[in-house]
Amino acid sequence: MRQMIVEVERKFTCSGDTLKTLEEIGVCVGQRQFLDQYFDTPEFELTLRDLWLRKRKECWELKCPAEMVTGTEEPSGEQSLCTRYKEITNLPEIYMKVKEVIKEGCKDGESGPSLDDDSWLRKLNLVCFAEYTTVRQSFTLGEEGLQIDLDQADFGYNVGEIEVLIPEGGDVQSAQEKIRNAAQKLGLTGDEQVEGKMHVYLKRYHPEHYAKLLSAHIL
Ligand code: V4E
Repeated sequence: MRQMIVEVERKFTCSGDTLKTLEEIGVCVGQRQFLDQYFDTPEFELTLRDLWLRKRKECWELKCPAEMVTGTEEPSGEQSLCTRYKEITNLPEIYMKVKEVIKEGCKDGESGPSLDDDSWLRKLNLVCFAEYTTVRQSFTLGEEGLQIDLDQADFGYNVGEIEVLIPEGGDVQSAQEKIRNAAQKLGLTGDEQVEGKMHVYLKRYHPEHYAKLLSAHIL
């Protein structure tokens, strides 16, 4: 299996002051716009396991929680601020993982369905449950491997993210240290949990499912 990437990230609310600091000390490395479409079974079997299957700009991605290795737990409070998700981007691997989890779509024989088009979604009973467009402005702070994204979602929600990508099994603590330093430079003193775009989207458009995810401690 190919090397997996783990995304360590902390979300933040971008106030006018934070934006001013970011424009002063950061370098804008681009602005782009993309449509995200998230898929699950009608019973939400993936997201209730904290698995997030999405299509962005014709590329598929499955975000899965990165396993905790004993002894790498953060000091208290830190854990809730930084999230860690493994990103699978190879479509045959995504298909195998999703199929294994929902244990369906097994009638396609040894080789599995063609993945050249999106018909495999129907075989696994997957439907789109969330769709939104994001305008993203990205910055760096000169810290290697660290990126800051300011996202504006089309349903009226803005959120910032400080993120570091590391190889699976890589140094999570040093990634968190980089994120802590960047947060400090931006003057982010608050340690409150900031809601992501999906969090707000589900609360607004799928309140029943949102409630289930909250009780399952996924959100
Ligand atoms: C992993 C996850 C979800 C999927 C969306 O992930 P996110 O990183 O928020 O989206 P986005 O658009 O910024 O993707 P990127 O371009 O960075 O790859 S929806 C919910 N989760 C889990 C989750 C969580 N439990 N808590 C927090 C703070 N974030 C995400």
